[in-house]
Amino acid sequence: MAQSLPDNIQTAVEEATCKPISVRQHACFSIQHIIQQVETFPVPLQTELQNQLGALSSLNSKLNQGIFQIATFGFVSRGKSAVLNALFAETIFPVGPLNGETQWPRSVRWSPGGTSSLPDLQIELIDTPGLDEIEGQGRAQMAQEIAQAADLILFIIAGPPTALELDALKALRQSGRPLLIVVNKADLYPDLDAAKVYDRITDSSLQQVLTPEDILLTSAAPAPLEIRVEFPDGRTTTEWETPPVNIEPLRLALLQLIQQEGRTILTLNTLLQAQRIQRDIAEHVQTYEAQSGKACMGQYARLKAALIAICPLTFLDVGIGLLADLLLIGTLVKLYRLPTHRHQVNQLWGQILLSLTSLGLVEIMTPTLSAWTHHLSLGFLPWVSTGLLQAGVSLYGTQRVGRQTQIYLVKGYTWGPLGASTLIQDILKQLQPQTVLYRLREELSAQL
Ligand SMILES: Nc1nc2c(ncn2[C@@H]2O[C@H](COP(=O)(O)OP(=O)(O)OP(=O)(O)O)[C@@H](O)[C@H]2O)c(=O)[nH]1
Ligand SMILES: [Mg+2]
Repeated sequence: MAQSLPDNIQTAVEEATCKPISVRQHACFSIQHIIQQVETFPVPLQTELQNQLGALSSLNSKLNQGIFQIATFGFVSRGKSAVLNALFAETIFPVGPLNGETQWPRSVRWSPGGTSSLPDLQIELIDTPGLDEIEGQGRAQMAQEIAQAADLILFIIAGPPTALELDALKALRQSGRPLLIVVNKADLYPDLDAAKVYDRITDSSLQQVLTPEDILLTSAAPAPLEIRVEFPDGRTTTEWETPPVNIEPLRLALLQLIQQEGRTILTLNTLLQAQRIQRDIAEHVQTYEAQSGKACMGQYARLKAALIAICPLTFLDVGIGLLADLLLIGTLVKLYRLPTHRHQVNQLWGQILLSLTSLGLVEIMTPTLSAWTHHLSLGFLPWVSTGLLQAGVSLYGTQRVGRQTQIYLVKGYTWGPLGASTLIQDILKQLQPQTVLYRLREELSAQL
């Protein structure tokens, strides 16, 4: 994996462990680093961030223990619970003909093919309530949230997808979560196959991230069939026969996907969640320090304006301007306690340059302005007016630099050397073609 850790930390860790550190360990360091940073914040701010700290700790232990979560997702009565039961080969989740059989999400550990198949991962299957659970809007919302946090989604339909299901799939695609479409109740649609279901997915953005191999037909709890039995003596009778459960293609597809990409999917998903929390933390910091930040910018702006207004030398004015802007940036960095980084630093330098250029222009124009106002015989006014103009331009420039510094610190918080965005970008750069994640890279990059 790319050198995402600063070289000194990476070398120290590698020497300590005698082996190169993995992407997953990088991600763990990243999460621990965010927690440690929050612990340096003032106590009232830390108290405000308790939920975020709890969520980060859970992510850290999920990643450490290698817990890979697979959630079912879909409308009521498609057989979500039945598919999970079939994977377990026993009845673990309640199944029933009435809509809304599953009311609460529930997760259970699953071993897809012997314990040796995935030594460093523990698989959790999560059953969720239906998305269109009429009496439980809250439950449907809950299903959405679980699916968003899961590492892999099984989107379960029964037979060909409906228009509503295709809409839900489209919305899900934007989350960048890997997903498999499970066409359950295949026993009721003997002529259906993966290619036919794929042809129904006409949306081009969906076709980009899905292939017919991502569509798996299952019969998790096939309905009994009435069979006509004929005896040699001519008598006929009818019997009910239950066709065999068909779940093997799904089990094998899951095993293969997790073996090939499970660790990367888990790491990437954890980092995406850490990134969201990190952004949330940055917003809290901004709100918490809003007053002090404003006061600090005002003080520097006024000081700079006063010095420039009374200083007669052009080059000294520009020097004062640069010094004041840099001091302001340093003070805001200390105030926000957020790390500095290279991401979008050019925008900040651009703003400083703009502030100095406008000041320089006013300085160059000053003799012309003075002469012009002198012609008008305005006494002291030329000196006062050019001084005021210089002060006004410098005041505005400093406010802009201060604002840009706030944006740079808050928006770029996830881009520090151990920031979640930095690590996500590293992983995305190294994705191999032919992988599920490679097909999702556009959606994933959009979240950076
Ligand atoms: N014919 C047929 N019926 C199935 C199959 N799988 C599930 N069913 C039936 O479909 C109904 C709903 O199954 P569930 O597993 O409870 O569906 P669910 O999606 O979990 O439903 P909710 O929890 O209500 O959202 C039950 O009556 C199952 O027996 C299948 O493969 N073939
Ligand atoms: Mg259910």
